Amino acid sequence: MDRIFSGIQPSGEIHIGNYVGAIRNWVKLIDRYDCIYCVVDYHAITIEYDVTLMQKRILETATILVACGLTPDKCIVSVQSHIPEHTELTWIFNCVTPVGELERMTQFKEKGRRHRHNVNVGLLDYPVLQAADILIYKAGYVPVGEDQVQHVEFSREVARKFNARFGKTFPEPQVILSEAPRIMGTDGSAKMSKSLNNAIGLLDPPEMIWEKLRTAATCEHRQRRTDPGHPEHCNIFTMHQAFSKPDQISFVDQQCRTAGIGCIECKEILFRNMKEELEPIQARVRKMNGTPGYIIDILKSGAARCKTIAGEVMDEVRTKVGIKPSWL
Ligand code: AQP
Repeated sequence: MDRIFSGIQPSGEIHIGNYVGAIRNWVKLIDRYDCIYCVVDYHAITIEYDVTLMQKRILETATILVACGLTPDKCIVSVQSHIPEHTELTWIFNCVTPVGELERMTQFKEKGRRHRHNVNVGLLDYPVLQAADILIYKAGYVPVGEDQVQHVEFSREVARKFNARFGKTFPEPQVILSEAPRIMGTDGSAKMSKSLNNAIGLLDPPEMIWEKLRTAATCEHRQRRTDPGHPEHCNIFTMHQAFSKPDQISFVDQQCRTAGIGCIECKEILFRNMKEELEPIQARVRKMNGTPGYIIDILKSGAARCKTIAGEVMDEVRTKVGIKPSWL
């Protein structure tokens, strides 16, 4: 089977944007591909973070992945820093990567602006680590959202550069683009993000989800109940597309355009559907939290399975670049 790699940062509470844009898509792929899904903690330390919360975030993220269906009988779930070959390969890739290419990356420019006081080398080198994450397993496919396409293209470029300099070693990974809509934050103005205070957490209790939905921004053209709305400009409608059934989506689309229902009614339908989908996941998370050894065992076995693959690839790389002594 072709191999897939994708990662998620433990940079905060996992939210419905991560779920719809990444995790739910990952689950669809586990029967058709040999999948490795990774909690990418080294990526998460490129911005300011709370050290005391990091282990909790890592375990919580891994638990959510498993609770969503990424179970160890179907795929590997691992933590990036448990497999040192990721960072070892990063160094080698650093040596075939022109600095100018990294400076041109959209995410670097955007995060550089957002974290002006902390534009560290890790932030610049992020795409190289990501290329190593993928290529250390010789993964051929990377399921991502639109915002990560540039980084996967960059990984292809790294593979090409390495292969040209040291001989054919790596595949050129292809994107599997998530068809899911990009969910905006409850403020309606920025992408829903762990690090912005605008997210609906996957583990938020129902009352909190409702409170966030109730007060969330809607189509700005609809100031009064009697104003017809424009679903294509409404983040609540985008969430309907992610959580509601086709007939309900058509219903709210038509009712919003004709002012047939108000925003609160529209949000209530969404809330019921969201709750129905999230409740079983939350129940599985609670169950796993009751036996902490369970997720730790999954991560230990994930690391062992990853190390077998990564160790072999790293050995090949060391030989190709000329740093493997004959006596080792
Ligand atoms: N709002 C979103 N809508 C749809 N998809 C989203 N993703 C993230 N936010 C949305 C997808 O989730 C995957 C994993 O994301 P990540 O953890 O690697 O980092 P991110 O995209 O930077 O996510 P956040 O929540 O915005 O984290 P912070 O605040 O730490 O930067 C990605 O495939 C992404 O497309």
